[in-house]
Amino acid sequence: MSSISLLSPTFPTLKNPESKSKRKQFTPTTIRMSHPSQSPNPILNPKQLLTNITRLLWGKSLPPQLIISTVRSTWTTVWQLMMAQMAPSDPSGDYTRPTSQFRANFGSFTLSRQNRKTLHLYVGLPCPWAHRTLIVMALKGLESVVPVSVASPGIDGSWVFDGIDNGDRTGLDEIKPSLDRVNGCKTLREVYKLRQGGYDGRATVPMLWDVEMKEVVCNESYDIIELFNSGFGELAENSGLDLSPPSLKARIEEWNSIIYHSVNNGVYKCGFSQSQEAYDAAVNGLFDTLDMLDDHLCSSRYLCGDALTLADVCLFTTLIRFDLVYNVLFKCTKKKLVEYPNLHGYMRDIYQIPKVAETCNFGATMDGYYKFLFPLNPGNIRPIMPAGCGHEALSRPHNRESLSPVSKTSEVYAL
Ligand SMILES: N[C@@H](CCC(=O)N[C@@H](CS)C(=O)NCC(=O)O)C(=O)O
Repeated sequence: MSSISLLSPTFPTLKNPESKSKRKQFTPTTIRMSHPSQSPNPILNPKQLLTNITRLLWGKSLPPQLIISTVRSTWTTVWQLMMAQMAPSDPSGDYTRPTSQFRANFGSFTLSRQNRKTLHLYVGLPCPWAHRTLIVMALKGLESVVPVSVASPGIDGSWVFDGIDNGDRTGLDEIKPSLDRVNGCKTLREVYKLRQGGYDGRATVPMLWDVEMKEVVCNESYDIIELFNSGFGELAENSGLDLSPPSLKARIEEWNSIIYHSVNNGVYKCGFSQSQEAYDAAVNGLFDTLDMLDDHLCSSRYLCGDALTLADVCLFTTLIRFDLVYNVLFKCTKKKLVEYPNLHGYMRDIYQIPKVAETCNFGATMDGYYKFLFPLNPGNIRPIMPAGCGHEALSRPHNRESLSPVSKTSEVYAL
């Protein structure tokens, strides 16, 4: 079968008694346009080469049953090998997230004036854990105190610096990938290795770096957001905002432990589970929790009442990726987030807090998941953006102001 006849039934093939003038239109350019990945030269074109070799050895194309069974067993073996390394699971097939290597207990910690000025934050835009740090940084007004470098996912799943450096962000632009603005490294792994004693572990984002000491301060998102919330005193432009006030700490922790296991990490458990039982448990836990949250948020503006807290930030970064990525790629398919009226309104409420929208880059997030970070999608096709996910939909009125006695959003969170 020639590659031309694969194009479309409406294309005339050599067997098709179309006029000669029409046949003339099939120049190599026409073929290339329809098959961008295929070179017309069968020697240079790997797909064509493979087809030719199988024809030579077999006399015709391989029978579909043989192709399917070979690909299935090869793919399953490679998948299991990859998952064992990338997404370790317990004996029941349940995904177990590796712990962060650089922890810091910043709960009641205040940085010295000197230390506060030598910090640099490394993030990646698809990552929900890194997104937490960008939101708290924006709400507290720490952009000029802690500069940020934004890594992109590389083809091998590691973080690389291949963006354009536009200097500091201003205005309403969404955040974009940058270069490494402090160490000039090409990859995040190189940055980690600059620390005394080097580094062999996972080079994850978010990562807070001490520029002067050339040391990783912390690579655990919750520690970093606690530090951003309370460690900078008057250096934060919005120093009056407390996203973890002592009176709410216990409730915040309660919500965090529910949300972390069932939602933040729950979506990964669905996507990475390696047995039907593990997937069933994860997906049921996830949707039971989303149902419960939707009920709770019917009468409560935020998780802990009238004030936005760190728990809301943690929930938001998973919700904003839900229909965009997890629903499809991680098989979180029972419902779409847009079907939860309160959860979707709550997500829009937070999205519309000044400066939060600029921390969301939907294109980079979709590319990251569908094309780079996790090879769950070998075709690398990025699906069309689902309804309810883009800037326009998220800017729709949420009508949640009436749930809190004083409308806090614009006065407290705006700088
Ligand atoms: N527990 C960590 C998780 C961070 C994490 O898993 N980051 C992922 C991106 S979403 C990463 O950088 N992975 C790279 C790798 O594992 O090599 C946190 O909350 O900061």
